[in-house]
Amino acid sequence: MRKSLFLLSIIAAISVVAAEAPAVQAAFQTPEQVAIPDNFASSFESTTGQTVIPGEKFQFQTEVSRLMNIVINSLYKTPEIFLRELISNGSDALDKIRFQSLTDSSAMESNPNLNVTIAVNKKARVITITDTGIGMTKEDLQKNLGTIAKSGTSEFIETMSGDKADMDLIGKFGVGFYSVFLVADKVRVTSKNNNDDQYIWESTAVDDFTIAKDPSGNTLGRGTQIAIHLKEDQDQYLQDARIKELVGKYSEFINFPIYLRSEKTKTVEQEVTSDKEDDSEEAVVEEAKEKPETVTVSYLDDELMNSNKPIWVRDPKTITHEEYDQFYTVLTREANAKPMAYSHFKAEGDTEFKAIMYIPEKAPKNLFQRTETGEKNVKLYVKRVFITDESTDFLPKWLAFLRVLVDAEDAPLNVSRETVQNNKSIKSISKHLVKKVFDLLKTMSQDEEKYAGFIKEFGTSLKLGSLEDKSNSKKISRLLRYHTSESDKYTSLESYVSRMKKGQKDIFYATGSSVDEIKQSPFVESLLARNFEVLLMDDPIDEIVISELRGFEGKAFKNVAKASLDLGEEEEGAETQKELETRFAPLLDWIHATLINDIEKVQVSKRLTTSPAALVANDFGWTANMERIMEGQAKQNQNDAMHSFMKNQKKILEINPGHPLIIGMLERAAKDPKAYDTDTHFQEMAKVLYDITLVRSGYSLKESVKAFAGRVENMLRVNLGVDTGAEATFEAPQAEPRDQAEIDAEIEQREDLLDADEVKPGTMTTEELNRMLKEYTDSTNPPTDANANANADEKVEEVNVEEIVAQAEEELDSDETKEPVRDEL
Ligand SMILES: *[C@@H]1O[C@H](CO)[C@@H](O)[C@H](O)[C@H]1NC(C)=O
Ligand SMILES: *[C@@H]1O[C@H](CO)[C@@H](O)[C@H](O)[C@H]1NC(C)=O
Ligand SMILES: *[C@@H]1O[C@H](CO)[C@@H](O)[C@H](O)[C@H]1NC(C)=O
Ligand SMILES: CC(=O)N[C@H]1CO[C@H](CO)[C@@H](O)[C@@H]1O
Repeated sequence: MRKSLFLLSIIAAISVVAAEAPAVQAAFQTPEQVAIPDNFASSFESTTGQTVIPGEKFQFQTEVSRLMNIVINSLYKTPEIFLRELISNGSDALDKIRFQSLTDSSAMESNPNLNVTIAVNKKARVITITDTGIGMTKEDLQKNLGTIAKSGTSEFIETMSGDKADMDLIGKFGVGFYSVFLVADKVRVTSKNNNDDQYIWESTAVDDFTIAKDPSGNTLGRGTQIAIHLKEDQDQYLQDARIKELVGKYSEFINFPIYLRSEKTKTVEQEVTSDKEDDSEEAVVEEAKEKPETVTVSYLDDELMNSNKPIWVRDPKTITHEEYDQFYTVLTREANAKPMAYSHFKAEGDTEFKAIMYIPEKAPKNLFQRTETGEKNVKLYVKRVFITDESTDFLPKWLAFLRVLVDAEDAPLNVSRETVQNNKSIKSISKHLVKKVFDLLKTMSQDEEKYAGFIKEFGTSLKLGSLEDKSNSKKISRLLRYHTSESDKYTSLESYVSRMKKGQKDIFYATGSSVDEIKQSPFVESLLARNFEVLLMDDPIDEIVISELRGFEGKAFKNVAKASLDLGEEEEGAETQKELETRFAPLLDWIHATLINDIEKVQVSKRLTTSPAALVANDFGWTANMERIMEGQAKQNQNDAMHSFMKNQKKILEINPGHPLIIGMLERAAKDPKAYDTDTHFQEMAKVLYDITLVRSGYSLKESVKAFAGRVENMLRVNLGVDTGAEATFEAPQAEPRDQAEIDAEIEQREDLLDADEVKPGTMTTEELNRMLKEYTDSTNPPTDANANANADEKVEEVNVEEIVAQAEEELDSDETKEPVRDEL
């Protein structure tokens, strides 16, 4: 009785809706298939664990099962995101059919509506989300809802295993659908694609799913309906208000209308059909007419929940920061992501387009690998229709970090590398975007404090840009910021130049792997002592960028670790270089003769302060930093002749004429200028000096560390007056094998320790003890053959069990032979 009443009201509802929108009839022909899915709900109620429609069974791909586990275990605190993910998914499907219809006008005929409709059936505890998008064929269902593309999964699962926060990326990797199992214990997906019949996919998230042809035929016209049977504790999603709240929160900027379909009632006057007809009952009717009877009818009301007017076509003045931020999360599919800055603009002229461009708050992980593989960072629309986000060549690589939406009035539907290069309108859009990036960065850079945040995240991208985009490298050089010896803040080249000292011709910079390390380099130290400012460059790419830029505003860059360093005017009255060289000639000769194989030359330096010596590269050689960078490169392409040539370039040793150690050495050399051949102690000292200078200047010890240590030890001996030839005496007691009793005792002790927390001594039975021991050994031992076979199809790692066992046995054997047990004999 109840049921038929309900059915009646639905029929009434249908007729009301149908009267308002004729399209409905095509979409939901039979009452049972109304978006409030009565048949579906009752099927869930009437059967437990069994799907009503017998279908073909499929197993989830292992990765999907794994993914579902991760999703359910890490997102259980925010189950609400399921709605966001399913709506995004629907929106994608709508984008696809709209795109298809651009080239195939018949594509839309199966259902002219483009929308997402959500309905709630409180009694059955079912939510349905219906989109009129492209729909899925049987094959699509099996593929899209049972497997995940390899790249997507591994990348997603990788990001998952680290930070929990990265769950936000679920939508980005196209695996958002599975979040439905946060709230659902059963899910039924009904889908109709233009190229196939209507199919039903059903799952309870355990291992498998079924797919069956829908016995009701084609009821959707086209699109996908996801019916979600809520878990016990998820009743909140049955409230219309909650659904509206979530759509408002997450899906406001979806570019298709999202409706909430609900059953409403209204009272209508009883229609009197046969007023003026002459009938015997006329009187009765007439009587009723005087007091018009009213009846309550229920009808379905579709309430629009989002504005769905694309934000980018709106006037920027009417859009708040919050709205831009919110749209960013929709654009990137990263729920809690925030942009650092954005720019919303319209271009007119030869090409017309509107665009919103965002700089993310944080650089994505592997930004530079992405730069290589191409990140989907530009979404192209034409006249509000989504075309593609696959056009990786829209922007130069160094701008891969941007997130851009472009809506052009006219652009080809197929944007490939060729079109970006050849099509005038695309080329012009691309150029315009780059120009706008510069405008945005220039504006940002006016607030140095905030701009520092950009530099921290994307400074390296900028530098890559100066290498990739030669035509813009001047512009970029103005946007670069560097650490400086002058303050803790970044400095621009412009402001460095403005602070240059009297007579300073060049921009001084030093490179290394960290600011602290660079500051301690003897070169920097000496410039700082003279009150010069030095740019401290700790990014591996810096040295390459600087050598490409060559100069800034007519000032050359000078690496302080290279030979020709001009510190401006000489002080008056100071010893000239010439005079110094003459005074130190005996020492220079001695050192040169001793280190002839290691250095190109030795010279007296005026730039050193507290260090006795420094090693500099000649102007065309590699600095220590460069050497380290190239070393990394060379590992990838070995036998690089250029590399070994450069690496073996000898350096120049500069000695500090004011350093007591150097002065001491000079005195020794001056006594007998010819004696360097015989003074082995001096030779050792010179070599040690060279080694420590090498290290202090950031190079790696060329000779083995052992030789270096030996020399230092020798010096210690000489200092102490110990014979340098004497050898250490030692007796090495030989390790002996343990005996069995000791081993047994230890095992016993270990067991005691294992059990100590859980059981009182003596309360455990032998069986329990054996079981625990077995568990313990199972968990610590490599898998046995039996285990390995059981897991054969999982193939997590290639482990050659036989080899391990054989090896273990061999070891055991060799142990045995050592043991003095000779039973057989
Ligand atoms: C949304 O699409 C459905 C399916 O075609 C249709 O029945 C419904 O009327 C549409 N909603 C609106 C408000 O147009
Ligand atoms: C570039 O794209 C526009 C828009 O679709 C098209 O009209 C034009 O023919 C294309 N030009 C070239 C050279 O491909
Ligand atoms: C798009 O371009 C690619 C390469 O230029 C071509 O292979 C493909 O067939 C094109 N697709 C369409 C729909 O024109
Ligand atoms: C049309 C569409 O975008 N469908 C996607 C919905 O979600 C699943 C799984 O997340 C994808 O595989 C589909 O491609």
